[in-house]
Amino acid sequence: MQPKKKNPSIERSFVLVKPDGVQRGLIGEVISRLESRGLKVIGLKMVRPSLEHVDSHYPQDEAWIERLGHKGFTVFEEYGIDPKEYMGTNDKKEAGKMVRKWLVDYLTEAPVVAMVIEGVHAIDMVRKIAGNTLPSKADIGTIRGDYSVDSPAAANLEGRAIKNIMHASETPQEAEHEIAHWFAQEEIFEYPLAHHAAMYSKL
Ligand code: DAT
Ligand code: MG
Repeated sequence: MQPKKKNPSIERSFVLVKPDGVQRGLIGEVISRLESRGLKVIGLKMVRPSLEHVDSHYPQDEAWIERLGHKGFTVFEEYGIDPKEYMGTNDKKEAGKMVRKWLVDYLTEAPVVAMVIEGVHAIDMVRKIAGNTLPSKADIGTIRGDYSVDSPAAANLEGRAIKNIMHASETPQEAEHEIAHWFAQEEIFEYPLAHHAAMYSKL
């Protein structure tokens, strides 16, 4: 008999309830929204990460850092705010570096809840449930859209990262790195979910 093929639609994603989510009592809400979509929690723990741990959680490459700066600048432009006056720079890379530092500080402020989530197209599905990075742009019905309203225009003047309740992997490469970074092999569990048979298996 041929060995059973791995279903390519079944992915694993890494999710973090960030300090603001934990402090606002939204751990259950985040888990519940993932579970009610049919996604499976296969790893779960509360951690108080070190600066070094969070620093190596986020990408270090220049393109990613520049994108962080760019996300803020798009909002500044939309609302007629001059980034130079506001953040002291017009340079996306320089702004991105500042944001990355604020982000690392923010994630070490309080405990976070780390999860491994498995399911059909889990990486895209979790991000859809989370909503836009910038809460002021996130659609109603998403976690960020329903529970937050932060914006770079509010955050960057105060020298802080945007508080957007949760992190979710963006790509399979990010998911692989993040799961290995936060979870040991024996902290991840395989088990069947009863309702998957009715949701998307051949009965
Ligand atoms: P996401 O969390 O949606 O994957 P990201 O990876 O681009 O977004 O950025 C990581 C986090 O950094 C994001 O959740 C919120 C914060 N952030 C992004 N751009 C920011 C900015 N211009 N100012 C402050 N915080 C920002
Ligand atoms: Mg990201």
